[in-house]
Amino acid sequence: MSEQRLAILGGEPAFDAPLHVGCPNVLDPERVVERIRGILDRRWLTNDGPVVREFEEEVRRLADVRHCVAVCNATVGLELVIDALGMRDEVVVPSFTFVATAHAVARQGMAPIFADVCEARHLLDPGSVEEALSDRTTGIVATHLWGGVCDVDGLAALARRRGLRLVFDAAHAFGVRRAGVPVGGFGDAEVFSFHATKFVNSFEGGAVVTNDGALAERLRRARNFGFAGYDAVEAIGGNGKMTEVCAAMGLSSLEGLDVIVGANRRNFEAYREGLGGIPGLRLIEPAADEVGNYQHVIIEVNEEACGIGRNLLARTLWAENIRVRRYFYPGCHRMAAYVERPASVRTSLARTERIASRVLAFPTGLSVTPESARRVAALVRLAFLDAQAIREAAADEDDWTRAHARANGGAGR
Ligand code: T4K
Repeated sequence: MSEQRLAILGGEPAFDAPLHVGCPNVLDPERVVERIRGILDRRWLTNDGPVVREFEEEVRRLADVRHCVAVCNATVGLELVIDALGMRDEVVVPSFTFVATAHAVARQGMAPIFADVCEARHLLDPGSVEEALSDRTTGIVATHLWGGVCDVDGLAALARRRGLRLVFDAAHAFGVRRAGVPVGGFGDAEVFSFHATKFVNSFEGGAVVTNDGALAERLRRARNFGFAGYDAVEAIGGNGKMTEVCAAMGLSSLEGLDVIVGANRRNFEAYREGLGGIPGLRLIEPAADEVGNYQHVIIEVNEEACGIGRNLLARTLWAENIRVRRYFYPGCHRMAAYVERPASVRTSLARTERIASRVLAFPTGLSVTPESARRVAALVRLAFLDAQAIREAAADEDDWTRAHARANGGAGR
């Protein structure tokens, strides 16, 4: 056993205040307030206002696409585009993704059919998609998980061959490039999230980007009750609009994009250095031809090699006030909302299940310094050295969720 005492073994927590995954990046509050004052002075608060338009133009430019339609959040963006593209009946999605990808399909009255991901970077496997297809399949929604770019060519070829629509859930991938091409123009459309927890945030918000002008027009109407002008309702629509205040936050956040990516990158490198060479532990890295946004620090823990598994490592770190997350456990197909729909699974999801039992997301962003990232990495190393003592200390209670809930003041999340 090592000299420093981990909190789970009775020592003091390493951090006084919690270190969160997804703590919002707020770079220049004064600039946000200044923009909000302008909005209040203009008395134009929502409904396609000038700040939203400026935000759309900036996102469009950065994603290098022809059209950007800002929406109130990415989930609604996915719902709108799935409907606007005429997807029906069955849509193939990865099981290993944030559940919003599947919900966006299900809430449009379609069946999400789950496909497996590849081991290397947890991205949708076109071979598995092919196995999940039926003659009722009308589309694919693939996630650029952790900001890694999907096999866009493989999926596009499959979609073309089978006459399917193809949308990318790019909630994690704003600002990412593959072979010099920014995420944004792949498939029929891509959907970004600017939720508070994303590296660029608009409090709540999202955007659908596309090179298809007719689709963009349908989306603009669909996000505003189907209005094509005063009194002219030409389609059934909902309310998916982004507010001016959200766009103000989004624009201010975009102004700090390089600073935020730089901070994320330094943290990532500190984690990489600190976690390097630990047998059984793998850090997910951008591919050689990708420029990442580094907003996710994701590790896989192989229990056999590490001595303790992912859940016990998570408990150990929570005791240190490091609020790592088990994103996206247990895989959508195992969630209560979908487990009752066995027809949604028609191909092996073995890789999803293995990965979902091993993955842990670490804190990064402006609230984390490389020094704290190094400290977190050192605690991970220590946890593996103290594996036996931790296993013994935790033997009386192996339910991570309960320990998690206690540390979270009973919130149980
Ligand atoms: N597709 C993918 C692949 C996604 O990851 C997401 C969203 C979507 C689609 C849908 O995008 P949106 O419709 O949201 O635009 C959070 C976010 O709510 C969600 O947006 C995000 N993915 C997902 C990965 O994370 P939870 O349930 O984990 O949130 P919560 O409340 O536990 O917060 C996450 C962490 O952030 C906590 O450690 C606390 C911290 N936090 C959070 C907020 C909101 C703060 O420190 N301050 C804050 O203001 O879902």
